[in-house]
Amino acid sequence: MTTPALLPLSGRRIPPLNLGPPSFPHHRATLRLSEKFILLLILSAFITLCFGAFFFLPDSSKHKRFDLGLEDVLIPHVDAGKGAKHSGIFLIHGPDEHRHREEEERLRNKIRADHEKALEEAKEKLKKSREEIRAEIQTEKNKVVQEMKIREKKPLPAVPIPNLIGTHGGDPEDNDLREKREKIKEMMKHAWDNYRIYGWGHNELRPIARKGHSTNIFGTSQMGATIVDALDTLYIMGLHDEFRDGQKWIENNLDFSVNSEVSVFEVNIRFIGGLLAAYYLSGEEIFKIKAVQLAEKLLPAFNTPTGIPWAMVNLKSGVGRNWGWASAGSSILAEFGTLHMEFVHLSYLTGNPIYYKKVMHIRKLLQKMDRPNGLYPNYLNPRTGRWGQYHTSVGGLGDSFYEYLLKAWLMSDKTDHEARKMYDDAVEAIEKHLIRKSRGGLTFIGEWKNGHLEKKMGHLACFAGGMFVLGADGSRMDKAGHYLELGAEIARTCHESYDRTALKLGPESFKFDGAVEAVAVRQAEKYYILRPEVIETYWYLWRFTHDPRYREWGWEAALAIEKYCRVSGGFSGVKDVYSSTPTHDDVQQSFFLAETLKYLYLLFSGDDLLPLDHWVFNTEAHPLPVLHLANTTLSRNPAVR
Ligand code: DMJ
Repeated sequence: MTTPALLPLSGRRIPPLNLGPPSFPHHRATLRLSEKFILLLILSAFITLCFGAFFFLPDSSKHKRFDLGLEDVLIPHVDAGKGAKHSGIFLIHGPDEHRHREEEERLRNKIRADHEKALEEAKEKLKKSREEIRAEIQTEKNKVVQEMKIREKKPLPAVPIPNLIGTHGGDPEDNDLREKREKIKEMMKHAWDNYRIYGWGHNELRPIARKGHSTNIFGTSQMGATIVDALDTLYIMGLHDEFRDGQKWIENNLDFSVNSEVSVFEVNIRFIGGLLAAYYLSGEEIFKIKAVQLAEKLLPAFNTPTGIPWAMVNLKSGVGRNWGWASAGSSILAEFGTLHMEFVHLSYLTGNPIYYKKVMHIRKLLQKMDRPNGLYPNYLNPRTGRWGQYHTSVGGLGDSFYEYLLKAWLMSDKTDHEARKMYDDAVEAIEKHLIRKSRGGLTFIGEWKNGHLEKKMGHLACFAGGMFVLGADGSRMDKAGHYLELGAEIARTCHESYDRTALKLGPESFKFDGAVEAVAVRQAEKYYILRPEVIETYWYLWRFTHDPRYREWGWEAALAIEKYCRVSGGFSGVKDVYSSTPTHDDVQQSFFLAETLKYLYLLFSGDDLLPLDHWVFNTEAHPLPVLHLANTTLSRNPAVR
């Protein structure tokens, strides 16, 4: 799905809401208030004790103390001469009376001692300097924060964990492949190390300016998007020190109680997907706990008249809204339609059905709606439940909705037939109305806009080659061969879009108009921002066909990235793939580490690493296990080291 921040924004942006103070009072005014508050507390405790001494000391003439154990009881005295019993009240006589006098004396002494102690403490406090008192308050605060952290780390209840197969391995069968795979690992190290040095904790890196970078999809807070997105890639590459470093940052710094407005979709696919994958791979509870904490913060986004979530939500206030540029306040198909995988896993891991219910509600609502030509428009108004503009795309704004229908079926161990049917119906309509062959014989996926087909295909739509191949098995009327063929044709077209440039890297979108085929025409469409979709498709094609051309094409792309995107401070996108002297955009996108490098690494690995009958990759390339419900174990994750 197109990162909304990269789309031209039509409509005025509303500035982020600022609804309330930060959660921990660190500022000076609050410290002064706290000091006064503590002094007041001490004084009032002291005064209360004095009052207690004067007015509430047990008077032997009125009360007798019966016992000084845990269940201390003050017994109203009844005149001994007047009878032995009064309903519910015990009388005390003879030797007992002496014992009780002693007890009474002991109690008086205790109160006196407490009184003295409180007085001494109050005097001591008053002797202390401002700084000392401030330090004491800070220590108290740290204690509370520590306690909260310990509470946060408490494990969630144990649930059956799917048997995890292929979390390690994939050693290449020959030297050439081994070298290629090592090269990709080295590129990952370069991207990570530079982020570690110059951008640590920021969402992304500016590799040329050598500083942190962020966009509005992550809100205004430093949420370490690159760390979370990169974790599982580090893990499968065996970069364990780096993985632990990332884990530590997450444990100590990743905080979702921030007054920041984030994209529900982006945070779901990158953060929740990334954390869940890291949890399944490593078995470290902290990732699951953080994923659940974040998911809770996203839930208010679903509070709309229809239950179709807002595009953005403020993590602190829970207030949601939509992008200003999206057709009359609409939510976007690829955003609200790309939550299913992560939300099903959240319900599975927590035992809380709420996440599952939210995404199933979306599905049910979509099923009931009319679809022009059987196509799903990209925009849906969350207030009225009506479609916005009739635009349909398998690229930006639509893409991962189709992907998640197929993957919902795969992830359910092929039991979610409803999802499979929706996928099959959608693909039939897409083939009929959007897929065409160019004069030069290239198969492309166009976009449906205002009643006509625009013969333009986005880099994002190139992912569909992999999707068609992944969906071949189990397709209606056994059209597996057809979908393998279709996937291969899309891969060829996307490869052409790379091959017809000066840098051998693909443009953001390309046209099929007259003599122009698979080439960008407008300057604004000539950029390459380290996107993964073409390499993703090569990898799926490789896994299903083992045709060596996909490894060759993947290697071509890796070399081009190394040659034109690598700078000393990391990797950067380029502004024009048709110019042989590239201008860098100075952004190292988090998906470069999450997806592009992961797919390349897998392309040069054996199929036993993350086998596709056990793992389903979310749209950000985070692998989640198939929920083979008959094949689970209650023991802890076997991958735990
Ligand atoms: C990624 O964040 C995801 O793949 C998303 O679904 C679409 N686009 C970017 C990468 O191009």
